[in-house]
This record gives sequence, structure tokens and C-alpha cells, in this order.
Amino acid sequence: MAKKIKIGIVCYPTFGGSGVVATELGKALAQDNHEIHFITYSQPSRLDFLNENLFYHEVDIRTYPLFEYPPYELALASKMVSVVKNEKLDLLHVHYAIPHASAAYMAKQILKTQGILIPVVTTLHGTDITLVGKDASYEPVVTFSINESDGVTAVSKDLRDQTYEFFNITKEIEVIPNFIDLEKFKKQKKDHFKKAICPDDEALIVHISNFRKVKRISDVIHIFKNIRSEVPAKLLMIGDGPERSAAEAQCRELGICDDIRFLGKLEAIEEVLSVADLFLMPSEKESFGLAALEAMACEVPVISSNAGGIPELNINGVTGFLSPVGDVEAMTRNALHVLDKDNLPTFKANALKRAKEFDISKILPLYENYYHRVMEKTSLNVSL
Ligand code: GMT
Repeated sequence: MAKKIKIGIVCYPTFGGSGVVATELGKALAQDNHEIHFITYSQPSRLDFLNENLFYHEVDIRTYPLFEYPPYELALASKMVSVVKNEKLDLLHVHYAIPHASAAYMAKQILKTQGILIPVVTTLHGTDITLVGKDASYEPVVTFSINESDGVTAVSKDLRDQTYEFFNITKEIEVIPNFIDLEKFKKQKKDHFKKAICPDDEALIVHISNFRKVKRISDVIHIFKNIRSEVPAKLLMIGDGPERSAAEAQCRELGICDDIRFLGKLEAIEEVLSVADLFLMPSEKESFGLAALEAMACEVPVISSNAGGIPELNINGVTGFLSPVGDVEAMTRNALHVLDKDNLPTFKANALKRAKEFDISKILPLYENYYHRVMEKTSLNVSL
């Protein structure tokens, strides 16, 4: 079968949501016979298998005694130029604006001088807009490189609206939400694991994040402490990041360490989610909430804040509950309501039903159609 589109995907290859979305998108596109070239500074964590349509090009970030900060953006732009030329790519899709959109702009301009026109699609993921990008130290470059992209997508309506609100954007932004592979993320039978963590059939609460300030880790611990004083419960904290040691200290101060386990960065989170009863996401900012979607796909209801794009995923009173950021008391009340044996099965079923709306099979065609539209528009502009 003829290859469809040859796409270069640029992302952070780490455990963050944008890297996960980019990698899973690339994998799904490759399965649909597109040729996918990942251009990243190390092997993306979920790109750990062989597929004839998947390629990996490592960005070689050379340092030199003069550089206090090695110029990642330049190394990336140079790599993009060489991959686009040598692999004859049709399109570049960069995830997370900083600095991927501006590096792509530079690559595009260099290629233009060599007679090669490459359309660039930028996907905005969240903190590249709502936190880092808004900062005066990056804002002009972010605005410019979004406007210079040939296509721009955002992972929620809220993120699109915030982008229009905070930046002077002249481009139309397409909303394409996060997605889930329901073949991978599904409730599995892991009774032995549940028994080991919750020997007395305690409720199992889970939080997964990169433990940054925006995740309000301290709220997670407080909500859990309140739940635990009403019903027997255990908490699993998955992931790692700057707030982890403060959270561990908080658990010690509150004297609840015996009921909380910090598991660090786990690969097979679907196994843990398979035995969970409730997922906590009290974030201050959250453009979509991919971790909540992963939980819902494993039939886990979500107690969350109403920040950013979370209300576009978690339906209040149906798949869980939404409360204002920081309202730990309301989140506790709602968590106890969901955990009630009479309510839990309905919330679990609703969570799965909602997650199915974000199945990769529904979202992949949105990206494919968008690529075609952008490529058509670019070639039209050239012939005019
Ligand atoms: O959650 C993070 O801070 C990681 C961040 C990223 O870009 O790696 O995640 C963002 O992108 C995800 C995928 O699109 C979204 O599901 C997350 O909601 C978003 N995080 C924030 O907006 C804080």
C-alpha cells in the first residue's frame, strides 16, 4: 500500500502529557500507513517497539565551553532541516510551542532558501500558553511562531480561547482534543494487586502527575486525609517532580504515611488504574487533563477542579465532580459521595462511557483531515 503522508513529529520525549500525546499520535498514524519521523533529543518513552513506518532521529545537542546553556533550538532546527530534506517529508507537526514552533519556523525559512516548502502544524498543549508562554521573556516569540505556523491546533476549547485572550493571534486555531487508546487503557483483572495494597478492602484513590506546582499536590494529600477520616482508604501517588519531597513531608506531618505510597514514574499506569476507585485532579491549570481521561478509560471516576479544559472532559455529577480550584472541602464531600457503594458502580460506568468519546479511532481522522487541509492550503498559496 502506498505511504500516505510523511510527517516529522517534534516533541518533548519525556513523561509529560504533550510527549505522550505526540508519541501515541505518531504510533497511530504509523499504523494507518503514514510514515512518521520522530525528531527528539532522546527516544520517546512510549516508542519502545518496532514498526516499519516509524523512524527516530536524535537531536544532537553539542555543548561548548562558551555555552552556559547549549542552544537546543538551533540543534533542533538544523536536525529538522536535514530530516525534511533527506527523508522528503510532507509536513512537520510540532508539539508544545516553546521552543518547537520557533525552531520549526527557522527550519522552514532555511528550507525555503533551498527551494523546499514544508508546512508546519503547531499543537498547543497547555503550559506553553497558560504559564510559560505568557511570560514576557517568551511571549513575542510564541505569538510570532504561532502566527507563522501553517496550522495551529489546541487540545481544548478553553486553551484555544485562552490563546486568543493572551496573545495577539491572527491564525485560526483548530480544537482537536486529547485521545485514548481503549485497547491499552482498559480495566484489567488485577485482584492480587488490589489485595496487596488494600488488604481490608479499603477504597483506592490515585493521583498521577508530574508533581509541579500547578497540580496542587498539597490539595491531593488534604482531600485524602479528609476521605480517610470518614472511610478506610489508601492513596497511590504516581509520577515525580519538584513537589514530591514536600508532599512526602506533608504526609509525615499529618501522620498518614502508612496509607500513602509514592510509586514514582510508572510505565504501566493502566495496571494501577485497573484497581482504583477514584482519581484526584485538583489542578490550578489543566488544558485538558489527559491523566484523568486515562483513569476514566479504566472505569475510574474523577474528582477534579474546574480549571481550564477539565469541564470539557469530566462531567459534573456524571463521571465525577468539578469544584473551584482549592475547594478541598467540596472535593472531599464529592469524593465521599462517589465512593458510596450505592453510587460508585454508576460513576464507574459513566466514566468509561465518556472516555469512549475520546477513542483514538475518533480523533485520528481529525488530525489526518487537518493535515490534508493545511497541505492543500500551502500548495494553493504557492501556486497563486
Ligand atoms: O501536565 C503537564 O504539566 C504536562 C503538560 C505537557 O505539555 O507535557 O501537559 C499538558 O498537555 C497535556 C496533553 O495535551 C494535557 O492533557 C494537560 O492538561 C496539559 N497540562 C496542563 O495544562 C497543566
